[in-house]
Amino acid sequence: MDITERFKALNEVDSELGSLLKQEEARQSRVIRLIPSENYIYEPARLALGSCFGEKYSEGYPHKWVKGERKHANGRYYQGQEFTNAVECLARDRAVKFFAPKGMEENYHANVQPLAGANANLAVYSALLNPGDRILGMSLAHGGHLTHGHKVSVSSIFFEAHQYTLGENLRLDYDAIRKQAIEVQPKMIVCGASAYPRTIDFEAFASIAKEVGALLLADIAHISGLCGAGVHPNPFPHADVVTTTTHKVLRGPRGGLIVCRRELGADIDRAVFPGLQGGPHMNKIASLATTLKYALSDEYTQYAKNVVENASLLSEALQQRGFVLVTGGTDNHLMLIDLKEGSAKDLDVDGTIYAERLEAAGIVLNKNAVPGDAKPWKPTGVRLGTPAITALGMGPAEMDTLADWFERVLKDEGSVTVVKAEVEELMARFAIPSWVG
Ligand code: DSN
Repeated sequence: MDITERFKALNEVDSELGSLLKQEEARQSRVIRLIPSENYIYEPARLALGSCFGEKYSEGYPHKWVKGERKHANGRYYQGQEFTNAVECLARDRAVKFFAPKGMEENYHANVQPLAGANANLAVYSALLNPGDRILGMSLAHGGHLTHGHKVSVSSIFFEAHQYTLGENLRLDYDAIRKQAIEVQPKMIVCGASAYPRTIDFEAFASIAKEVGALLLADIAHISGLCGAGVHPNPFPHADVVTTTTHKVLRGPRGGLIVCRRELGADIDRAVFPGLQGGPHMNKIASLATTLKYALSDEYTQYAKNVVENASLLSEALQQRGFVLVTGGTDNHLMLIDLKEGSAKDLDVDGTIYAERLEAAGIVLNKNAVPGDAKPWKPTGVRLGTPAITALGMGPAEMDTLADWFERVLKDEGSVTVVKAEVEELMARFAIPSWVG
């Protein structure tokens, strides 16, 4: 039975869910996806997600740790693991190959079981820190992530979290971070971001971490695909541990991944299971394995280059139309429009209003705080990125059209209906794969 036939069978037994699936697929096919953390999953990875591996319980690992060394002995608690073991090893080996510096793969270990990026970070903290230890991470308001020590996250409830902010030019200020690290003496420094459009200097972070005797965690959830493909500097060999989600630029299933120096592997594994999680989602791990095979291909490297090229073109086209971007542009896949400045300055359109108006026109992104926002719940910026539109095959011409739509929707609310029709026309040329027929 092909996928469309399977959907019909589902729809026959549950037309309520069937209808929601159809409507969501139709919505996705009509709108332009610019949320920089979303993507179209690599098709074979989507197939693996719906496979029989989803029904297998596999607590444990395909190996045992004996005196810090991984031994090929059964480390599972349930029987029937011949093929799940092979799948997990495949995913792990490919993850190390994608992220480790060439020729140094033996020095690294991967754990492919975290259910999400936040869980991966928590696993790293619980593996390598004691409750109450100090961490130093990037402030959420300046582009960091909740799990880097934000006050509502367990990362600041279980640990003593200190936060660094951007410098005056809204870029990472390594001298200021160094001074703060010397003052705070953290046990771990966390670098990486959810809303930072510029290159991260992992070597500079590692030198600060070394000076204060801290471990360095690089959470590269947003840019991991770019790092592995060589389009952004790689955190290894500088970081001790790298975490990422697997569904952003990487184009895999939703989930988390940890890669670390080999000697930290036993502690990381124990923290993930049994420390924080039960049975891994083997369908997600199978899906990740095939995503990583794709990520290691020349085709993916070209995709990653195109993502950055499109982001750069889009940022130029927006600035030509008077938009002000945080830091004046981008080095990676995302950008932040500051609506307090430039052509948006006197229009009384904040991040929420603009994101909603763009959505009405079929352009989907997210409102976002920009550095300096006094009220984080009323952000004055929007965040957008090119991973998904690049996966559909869009290029320079579409970046220009997009910037044009951004300008029209900003300046003239009445243009929304016309732009929506134009967006639908464009999306009809870049059809998303249909599963509902
Ligand atoms: N929600 C993710 C993002 O959009 O960046 C971060 O967790």
